[in-house]
Amino acid sequence: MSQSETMPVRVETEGEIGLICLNNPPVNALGAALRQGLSDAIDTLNADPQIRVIAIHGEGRALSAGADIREFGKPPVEPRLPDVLDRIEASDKPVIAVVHGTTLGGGLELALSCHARIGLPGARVGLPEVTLGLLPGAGGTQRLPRLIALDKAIDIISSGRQVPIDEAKELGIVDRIDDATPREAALAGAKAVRDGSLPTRRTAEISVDLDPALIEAATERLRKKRPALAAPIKAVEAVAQIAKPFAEGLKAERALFMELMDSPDRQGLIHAFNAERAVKRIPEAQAEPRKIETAGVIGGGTMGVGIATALLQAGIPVTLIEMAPERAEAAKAAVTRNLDGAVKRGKMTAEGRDKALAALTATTKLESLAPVDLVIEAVFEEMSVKAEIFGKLDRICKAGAVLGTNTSYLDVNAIAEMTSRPQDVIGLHFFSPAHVMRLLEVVVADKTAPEVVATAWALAARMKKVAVRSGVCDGFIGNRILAHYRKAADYMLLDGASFEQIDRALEDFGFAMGPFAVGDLAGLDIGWATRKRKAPDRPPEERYVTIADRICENGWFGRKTGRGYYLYDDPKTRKPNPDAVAIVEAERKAAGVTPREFSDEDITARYMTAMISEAARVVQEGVAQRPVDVDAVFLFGYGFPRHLGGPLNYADRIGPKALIERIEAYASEDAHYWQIPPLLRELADTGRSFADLNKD
Ligand code: 3H9
Repeated sequence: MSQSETMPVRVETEGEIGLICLNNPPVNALGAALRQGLSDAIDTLNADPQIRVIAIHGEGRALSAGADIREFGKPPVEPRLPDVLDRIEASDKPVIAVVHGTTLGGGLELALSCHARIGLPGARVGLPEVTLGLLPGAGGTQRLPRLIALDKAIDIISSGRQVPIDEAKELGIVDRIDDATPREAALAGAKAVRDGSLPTRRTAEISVDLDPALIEAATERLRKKRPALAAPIKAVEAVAQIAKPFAEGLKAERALFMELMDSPDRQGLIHAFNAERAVKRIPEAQAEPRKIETAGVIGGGTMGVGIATALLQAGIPVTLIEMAPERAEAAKAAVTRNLDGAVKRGKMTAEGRDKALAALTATTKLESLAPVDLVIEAVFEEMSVKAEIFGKLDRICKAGAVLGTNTSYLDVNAIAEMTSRPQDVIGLHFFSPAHVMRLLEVVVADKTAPEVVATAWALAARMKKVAVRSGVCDGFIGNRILAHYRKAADYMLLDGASFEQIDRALEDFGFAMGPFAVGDLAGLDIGWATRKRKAPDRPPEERYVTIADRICENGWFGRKTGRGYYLYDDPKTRKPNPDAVAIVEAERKAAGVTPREFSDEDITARYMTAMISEAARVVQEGVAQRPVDVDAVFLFGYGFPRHLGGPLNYADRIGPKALIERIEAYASEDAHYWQIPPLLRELADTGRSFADLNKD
C-alpha cells in the first residue's frame, strides 16, 4: 500500500512491518500536516492486525530538522508535537526510528520517543533549540537524560551542538549504526526487532537519578559565560525536572518552553537564523555563475593573507602577488600560520593544510594572473593605487575573469571604469580576519554583469560565508552605518561619558566589545586615515570630535602599539590609558564643554538610535535591498548581539514612533546629526514595521 507522493507522511506495509516515511521537503520540518499524518499513521498501523513492528524513516536530506520554525509566534495548530510523540511512545507495537542527515530538535525528539534508534553513517543529531532562544519542548529535556549520562545530556541540551553519529552511538542516543538507505535500514531494523536481536524499550520508563550538583554547576557556568541569554539556563532548569514523574516533568518542560516562546530574544534569534538564508534571495539568483577554479590575490597584508587563506580552505588554488620577493615570502609564511591555526582548532586536517599550501604560489609577477578565473585586489586603500592595478589587470587577465576589489569604502564604479570590462568588476568586501569572519559584502556596481554577481554568491557558498548584496556608496552597508553611529559614541565621550563607561554599557547590552575597545583592537590609525580622507567633504555644521586624532598623533594606535584608549601592558587586561583620559579632559576644555552624566540606558539608546537612523537611510536609498540585509551585515560582520536580531529587527522592538521621539529630543542638542530618516517617518505614519518591508 502506498499513498500519494505529495503527502508529508507516506505509509507502506511489508508483511508484518509498517513503514512510515516522512516526506516534507526540504528538511522534513514537523509542520501541522506532517504531525497529523504521523499521528494518523501510528493509529492506522496500530489498528492493522497484520502489523507487528513500525519503523519511521525520512525521505531526502534528513529524518527531520525539527519543528517548523515558520509556525512559531502563530496560534498553535493541533495536534501538538509533544502529544504525537507521547502517542508514539505509548504505541502497543514497537516503533523504531532511522536517523539520517542532520536530525535536529523535534526531529531528534521524535526519535527519542521511539523504542529503538538506528543511525546512518554521516548523520548528526542535536537539540539546537537554545540557539533559537528556546528549549527542547517535545520531551527532549526529559527523555535524553533518561537515555544517556546526565552531564552529557546537559551539555548537548544547553550548548545546542551537533553530535556526530559515532559519538551518538557511544553515548547511547542510537542503538546501532547501519550502512544502508533510510528505507533499507528501517526494514532491517524492524526485522531485527521482530527477531528479538534489537531490543526495544520506552524511554519514559527508564528510571533516572538527578544529581543536583551537576545542575547547579551547569547553571553557574552558563550564568558566567553567557549572562544575557535566558534559554540555556532555562533548558538546564527543564532537565532538573527529571526528578519528577515523567508526565509532570513534561508539563514543566512545556511551561518553560512557552515562556521562552514569548520572549523577544526568541524572535531575534530566529530572525538571525532566517537572515542568513534570506540574503541569498537576490535579483541575479537565476544567472549562471562563472567557473572559479583558480584565483589570484593582490596584496600580502592582513586582508590579502586572510582572503588567500579562505580561498585555499575552500579548495581554490591561489597565486598571491606582493611587491618584493621578501614580502611575498612573508605573506606565504603568514598564510601558513593561519592554516596551522586552523589545524590546531580542528577546522582542518594536517593533510588538508599540506594540500592547501601546495596550491599556494607567492610571487611578485602580476603577469602570473593571466590564467586565473578570479582576482581579488587587497592593496592599500587609495584610489590612485587601485586605479593603476585595475588598469594593469585589464591588460593581463584573460577574457571572462572576475575582477574583485576588497575596498571597504572606495567607489567601485570608478574602479570598474579603469578597465575596458566594467561588467567583470565587483566589490568583494571581506572582514578581518577574512578566513574567520563569515560576512562577505558583495558590492554590485552599475555595470556588474548578473553572472558575475551570481559567481560571488557561488564563491561565498564554497567559502561558507554569508554574502550580502550592497549597492555602491561610501562604506557600503556596514562601514557607512558604522561611520555614522561611531560619531554618537564620540559625542557622548566629549559631552561627559567616559570611554570606559560607554564600552561597558554597550557590552552589558550584548556587544562583545564596546566601540573604543574595538578601535584599539582594529588599530586606531585606520579610522584616522579615513577621517583625514573625508575631511575636505565634512560639512561645516558637523560637530567634529578631535579626541581620537590627538591619541593617534602620539603614535598610540591601540593594541598593536601597546596603548590606545586603554593600556595593554598585560594583554589580558584593559586599563584606561591615563594619557588618553587626560586628552579627553583637555579636548572637553578646549571645546568649552561642561561634562555631564549619562546613564547606561541613555548611552545604549543614543548609540542604537544613531545606528538605526543610518540603517534606515541605507534601506531607503536602495543600498541594502531590504532591512534584513542590514541585519545580516551586522550579525555576521560587526558582532551585533545575535539575540537582538540585527539593528533593524531590534528597531521594531522599539517602534518607529518611539525612535522618532528620541531623535527629536536629541536634536535639541545637535540638529545636524540627529535628523529623522524619512523611512522612519513613513513607517510611523503608515503603522508598518521593518519586518513588513522584508516581506515586500
Ligand atoms: C524545535 O524543534 C522545537 C521542538 O523542540 C519543540 C516543538 C514543540 N523549520 O539551512 P538550509 C528551511 S525548534 C522550517 O539552507 P542546510 C530553511 O529555512 C527547531 N524550515 O540547509 C531553508 O529554507 P529556504 C530545531 C526550516 O542543508 C531550507 O530549509 N531545529 C527548518 O544548510 C534549507 O535549509 C533547528 O533549529 C525548520 N526547522 O542546513 C534546525 N530548518 O530554502 C534548523 C531548515 O526557503 N535548521 N529550514 O531558505 C538548520 O540548522 C539547517 O537548516 C539544517 C540544514 C542543518 C537542518
